[in-house]
Amino acid sequence: MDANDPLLKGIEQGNFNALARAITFVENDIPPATELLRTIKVNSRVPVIGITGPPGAGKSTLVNAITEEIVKAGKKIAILAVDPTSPFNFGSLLGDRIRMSQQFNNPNVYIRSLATRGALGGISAKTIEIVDLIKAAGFDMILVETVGVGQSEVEIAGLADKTVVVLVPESGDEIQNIKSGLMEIAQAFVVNKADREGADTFANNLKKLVHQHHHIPVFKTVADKKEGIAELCEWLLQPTLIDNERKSFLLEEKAFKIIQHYRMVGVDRKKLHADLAEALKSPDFNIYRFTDSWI
Ligand SMILES: Nc1nc2c(ncn2[C@@H]2O[C@H](COP(=O)(O)OP(=O)(O)OP(=O)(O)O)[C@@H](O)[C@H]2O)c(=O)[nH]1
Ligand SMILES: [Mg+2]
Repeated sequence: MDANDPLLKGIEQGNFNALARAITFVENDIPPATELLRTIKVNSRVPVIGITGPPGAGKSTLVNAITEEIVKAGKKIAILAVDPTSPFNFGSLLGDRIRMSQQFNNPNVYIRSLATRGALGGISAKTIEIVDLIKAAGFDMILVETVGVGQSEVEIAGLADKTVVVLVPESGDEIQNIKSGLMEIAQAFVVNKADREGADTFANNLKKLVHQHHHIPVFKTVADKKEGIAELCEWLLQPTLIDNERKSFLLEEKAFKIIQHYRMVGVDRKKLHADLAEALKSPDFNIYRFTDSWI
């Protein structure tokens, strides 16, 4: 791709329309997508913050509050709301839009929802590619919101420089869960809805738990009242010290996803369905022989 390509230039100049078009190309596998990704200058210094946690924990409200705070400091921010649970998320999309509406017309805020999911559920290769496009478009910070269900929490950790796990006082029952998986992926915990009963007890228990092994900060916020946000943002803006081990883990995760994505190209579910229906007519159908021609 020519370095003077208007779309490329537009992205590099931080033009939201150009960025939106490029993202749509990537989202739908439209030809300039791969060429674009091979040519853009991805700024690896733009911090990517993953915001994950159970449904309804207040992630979008928190993202909104963080955005307001960061924009106040004169910075440019991009928000990617990823719903890995369903390819049809118009409902939540709309909900997110309404909650984010305060930021919608801000020229320093770019918002995009993605309904893409990976082959195995969770974060898709496309999400990785789209984050890289955004990283080429002159932002100071990228926030990626994803609902924490199953694998997606672990996967966001492979995408983000800092992963923030949002919990609520009622998450007390999930403390075992936190012990088993979340500890490895979280760079910080947020106890949101700290206006609710049991918030202090829960936050203290969580602190005790995480401080046994790690130095992971625990923040308390009331996102819809913008409480505790300044402190959280101060931490978010601190440069991430990513050690080499984590850096190679992140790259390996990304490379794996991208390879997986391209290896699956041509595996069309509709064709699979039709071929299978045809193959099943044979009395000696064998799924291993059948899939041979697909592998
Ligand atoms: N009491 C209280 N309610 C809050 C707080 N933060 C968010 N909420 C409310 O919690 C509800 C869910 O908030 P969202 O921001 O949509 O939560 P979410 O985690 O993005 O939800 P999903 O994206 O659907 O998983 C909304 O009604 C918010 O107004 C808080 O700090 N305290
Ligand atoms: Mg949300």
